[in-house]
Amino acid sequence: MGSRQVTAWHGKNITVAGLGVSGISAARALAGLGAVVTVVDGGDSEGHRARAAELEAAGVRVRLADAQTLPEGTDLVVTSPGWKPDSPLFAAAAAAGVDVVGDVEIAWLLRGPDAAPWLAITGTNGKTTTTQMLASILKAAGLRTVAVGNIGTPIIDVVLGEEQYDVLAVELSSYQLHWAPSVRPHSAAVLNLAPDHLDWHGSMEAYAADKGRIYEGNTVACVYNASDKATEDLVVDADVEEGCRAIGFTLGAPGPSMFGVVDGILVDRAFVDNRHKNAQELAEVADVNPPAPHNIANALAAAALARAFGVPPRAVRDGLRDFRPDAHRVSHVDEVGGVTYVDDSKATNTHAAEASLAAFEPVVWIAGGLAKGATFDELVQKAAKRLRGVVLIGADRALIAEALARHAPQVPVVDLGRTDTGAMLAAVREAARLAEPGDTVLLAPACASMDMFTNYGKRGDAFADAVRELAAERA
Ligand code: UMA
Repeated sequence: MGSRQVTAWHGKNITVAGLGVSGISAARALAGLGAVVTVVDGGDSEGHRARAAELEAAGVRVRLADAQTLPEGTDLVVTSPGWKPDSPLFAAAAAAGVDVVGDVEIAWLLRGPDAAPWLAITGTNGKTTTTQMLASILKAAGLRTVAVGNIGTPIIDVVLGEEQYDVLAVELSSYQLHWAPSVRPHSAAVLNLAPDHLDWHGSMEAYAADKGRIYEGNTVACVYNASDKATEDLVVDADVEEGCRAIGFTLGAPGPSMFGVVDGILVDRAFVDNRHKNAQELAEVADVNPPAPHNIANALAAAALARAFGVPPRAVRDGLRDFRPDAHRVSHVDEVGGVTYVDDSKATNTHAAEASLAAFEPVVWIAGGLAKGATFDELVQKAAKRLRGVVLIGADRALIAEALARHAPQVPVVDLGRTDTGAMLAAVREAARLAEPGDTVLLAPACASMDMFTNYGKRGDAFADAVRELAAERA
């Protein structure tokens, strides 16, 4: 544990909110440092009870089926990211004068003096892919690194783990940033900013402000999207270390202090000698996998962060070539009867769905799920001309149906009226009926999955299974 402030935690009464991935990690770590830890969770499922039993065996108290009352004597609340700021537990904490922070804040506070710096990434879309690309580039440069944070590996586990790292590639969600006031990344990127999670944050302004926190205290580079002014505004508002530079990325030719694309080559005009005259070639567009526009933007952002950390150009190219995208991100499933089936279950908001709908024409769109406070008018307006038909599933499908009625009344819409897991097969069958040879059937729900599935991965798997079943029926 080195010279970490172990004593600061010993005997402290800490309430951890949430018995999920981050809550379990925080509870174990803090109990290991001698804190008296109580985990509270509103759930009481079989899974919750099994996880509770494991933690109890490690000396942690667990209280299920009550997410509201603050355990007596609490000195600090450590929350999981999913808990909304207006949760009654936090009102109780405020009334008792008790601070609330997130697991990412704890990870930051637990770093030792020689801890690996953080290269941090947020944005409405593309952050997981960009974080993975960044880790791949850093590895290609021979650096010891790992992708952590919202991507699924709790950052406390890595900060306290045995393994030594030179640098961390950290994906941070707006939720995590909200609860992490002390975090000061070496460099950070906000990839884009579009309405999402408004039910959690309360407003677009609050959402943007939480995203913008990622730039606070950056020492080398604040990376922004030159075609998304909102991200640049966040850099302007940030309080950074002296000498820290604003670095833009663009799909066009870059100006000085920017990354961009010239004649099919990704170039750096920021970390080069005499940036007013020179540009450094990094990689070819064809090295980006897949070379779709939004993904080239992701690659440029990852390259900018890596170059800010001093990575040589060749490692950028090698790292991008080595990178393999995840499943459920615009992934080709199969072709059945001349119709292509594409899984973009990861499109959990309108911005992501817009990007994937723009890539196909004509398209039969399978959409719906939990809207998280979003509206669909703009998305439907933009996609209307490409739509052969739409199949709707999930809890908030009426919101999409209404937007379609307003802006695309000519497009046939099948509202399955279902929220059960089995609805995916019916959706794929209906989509197949609407599609003509040469069309694409695209699962890009523009909504979260939890009304019907455990997560977006399971939703994508259900889609792929349904397509296989359709292929078998047609064989
Ligand atoms: N719970 C309550 N009351 C509440 C909210 C939740 O009791 O008001 C309980 C639930 O019963 C559950 C637990 O809290 O037992 C879940 O906590 P959580 O929702 O914060 O989820 P974790 O399992 O801790 O996972 C979190 C991130 N989840 C969210 O931000 C919603 C994971 O990101 C992340 O990978 C993980 O920490 C490790 O850092 C997922 C995500 O969907 C992938 N992120 C959003 C996104 O990418 O859009 C932000």
